[in-house]
Amino acid sequence: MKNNLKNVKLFGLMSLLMMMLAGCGKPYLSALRPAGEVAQEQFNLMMLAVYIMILVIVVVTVIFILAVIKFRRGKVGENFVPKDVHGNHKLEIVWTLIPIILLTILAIPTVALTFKLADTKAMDKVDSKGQNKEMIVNVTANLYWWEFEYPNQKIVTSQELVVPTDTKVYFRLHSADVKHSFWIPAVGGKMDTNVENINKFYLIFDSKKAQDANNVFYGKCAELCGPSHALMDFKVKTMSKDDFKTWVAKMQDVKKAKPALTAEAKQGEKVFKQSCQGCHAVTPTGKGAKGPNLTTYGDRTRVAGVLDHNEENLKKWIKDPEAIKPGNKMTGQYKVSDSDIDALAKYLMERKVEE
Ligand code: HEC
Ligand SMILES: [Cu+2]
Repeated sequence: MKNNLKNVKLFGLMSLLMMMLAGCGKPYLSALRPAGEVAQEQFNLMMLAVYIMILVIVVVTVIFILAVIKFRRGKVGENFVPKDVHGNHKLEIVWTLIPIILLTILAIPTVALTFKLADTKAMDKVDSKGQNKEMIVNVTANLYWWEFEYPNQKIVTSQELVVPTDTKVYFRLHSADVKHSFWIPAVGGKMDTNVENINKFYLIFDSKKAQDANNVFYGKCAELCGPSHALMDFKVKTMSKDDFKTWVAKMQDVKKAKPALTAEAKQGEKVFKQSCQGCHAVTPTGKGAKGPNLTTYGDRTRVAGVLDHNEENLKKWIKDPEAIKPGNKMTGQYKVSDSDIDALAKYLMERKVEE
């Protein structure tokens, strides 16, 4: 009786979990709602494995039920001794072959896709002028933020990756400190970012699926890297190829930091140059700085990757980053007054290239 109750509870828990997980299918985040060719192929592979498992469960369950019914004591009597099949060659061959066949069905597409997705030869090819035709992004993972460099366009962004849709986007993945992992669940991945080597792969962002996701996909660090690992989020802004070209042109146009507009922002600019510029660039060429590039700060959808993007949260962040992301590398590196923080927020919110 007690056991029964336990089973009922377990069943209830599992059903609840299933319903909750079914609710996780957000188009901007869920690996179960693939939003590009790579994610789709990975998803198909997963479903193939699931179908094979379901087939095995169904066949075994049916055989089990048949055996229970056919050989129940009430039918065959007390003294029934089943036939001894120990060492039966035919049976042994059958139940060795079946799993081999099933695993082969699973292995062939798995190996084929692994090689297909690892094919990044195109990103190393250059034309006679030394120009590369592919869309390439160099990703550097840092405790707890992301830098995205576009080597062909010669621009840099941080925390928000901007990509054209329906294009093969090749990634070179690297880490500046410890092992992280680059993952955009709805679009594919994940792949480790290491300190000692560069990993490469590509992703494709489907334009229709991107619309379902309001043109922002969620990205994550998928390798436990420290106290703020769970907060090491980034966003992916998708746009059409033409819009992407326009965005690149606007970024390339920012040769010098755009001047501050209001009086308060001008004060912010002054403080920024003194206390912040050592780590943060406000032109799109500052790569490998100690902190995120802030050229497009006003266009962001988040503050430090996690908070809603507004002035209040930005001030909170500058005042006490430790309270928001424990262990981050900005904490305690400067001293600014509350009025300076207000001015800094005004200045940073003006850093924009999009309208
Ligand atoms: C020692 C280097 C350093 C200094 C000095 C510094 N920061 Fe930072 N800053 C960082 C790092 C590192 C991060 C990334 C933190 C994280 O997300 O883990 C960061 C993040 C930020 C972010 C969030 C960026 C984003 O893309 O969302 C803002 C805004 C910011 N800093 C503003 C400032 C301001 C304003 C100052 C000056 C008062 C300042 N920082 C001084 C290193 C620094
Ligand atoms: Cu990480």
